[in-house]
Amino acid sequence: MSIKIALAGNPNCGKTTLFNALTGSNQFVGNWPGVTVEKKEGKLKKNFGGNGSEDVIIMDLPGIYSLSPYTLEEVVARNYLINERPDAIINIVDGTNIERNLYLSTQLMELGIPVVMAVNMMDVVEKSGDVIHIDKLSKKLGCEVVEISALKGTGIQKAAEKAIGLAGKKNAAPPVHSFAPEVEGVLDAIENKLGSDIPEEQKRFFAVKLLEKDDKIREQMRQVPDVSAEIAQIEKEMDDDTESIITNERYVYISSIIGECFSRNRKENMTSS
Ligand code: BGO
Repeated sequence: MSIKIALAGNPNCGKTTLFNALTGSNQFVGNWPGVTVEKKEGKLKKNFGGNGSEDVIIMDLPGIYSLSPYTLEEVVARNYLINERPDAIINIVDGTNIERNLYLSTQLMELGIPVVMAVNMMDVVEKSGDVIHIDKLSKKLGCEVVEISALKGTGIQKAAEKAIGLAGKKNAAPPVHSFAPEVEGVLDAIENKLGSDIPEEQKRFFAVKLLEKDDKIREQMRQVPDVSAEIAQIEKEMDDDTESIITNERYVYISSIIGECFSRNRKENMTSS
């Protein structure tokens, strides 16, 4: 038996640095099937956690900004997360650019896979005097949050241990974020139309993607429910395209997270302006 933990994050968030720190020389590098996107897998170093009787495999996913299928990297990462279902995800976010990084995080939380957020570059954040309120962030996101510096190696053992702990629990906590009531209404209706081939914990993710008119998701489904009435209803009610509605709602959620969980160093702002 082995535990699989996926590393997911934006390009340049420090994913490679973390992957190297966690796995050392225990790495296997290849390509994802059929595409020239690099696939990196490694075994977690023994001193970083696990009970010793099972291997902990770290899967380094391509750096991506969202789980929408716009780039090959996004398609590869998304297919892995939906089809292979790792036991847990470590979502690495660049703490110096947290607002932008949270867009992907809000989508990862909907996959029904346990997530630990590792806020990276904390050495830089601390130097700047900015403060990320980790406890509040954890509450707002509904997941464990750990401060790390992949470069200096701080916090990374804790992040790995938390991910291993969650992997044992298998089922993720349900997402804490709700869209606007009208959107939640149609998402419920779509979830109820999904067949039993979609596991319960993945239903929300598939419902959101169907609402967004995501053709690549439709192609992957054995039974595709007709959701045109739900789409028409919400587009009429909110006078916008469903993809924009979902994107805008994510940004509203992210703004509220930043407002509550991030304090910028005022002195730094005053001297630099
Ligand atoms: C260069 N702290 C700091 N200060 N830097 C970090 C940390 C951290 O915790 N983690 C990563 N970095 P990748 P992706 C670089 O390469 O792991 C740095 O894309 C440079 N290179 O060292 O590659 C890391 O895999 C010249 O920086 O990210 C790297 O996610 C000058 O963040 C960069 C300065 O990390 C991206 C930095 C020639």
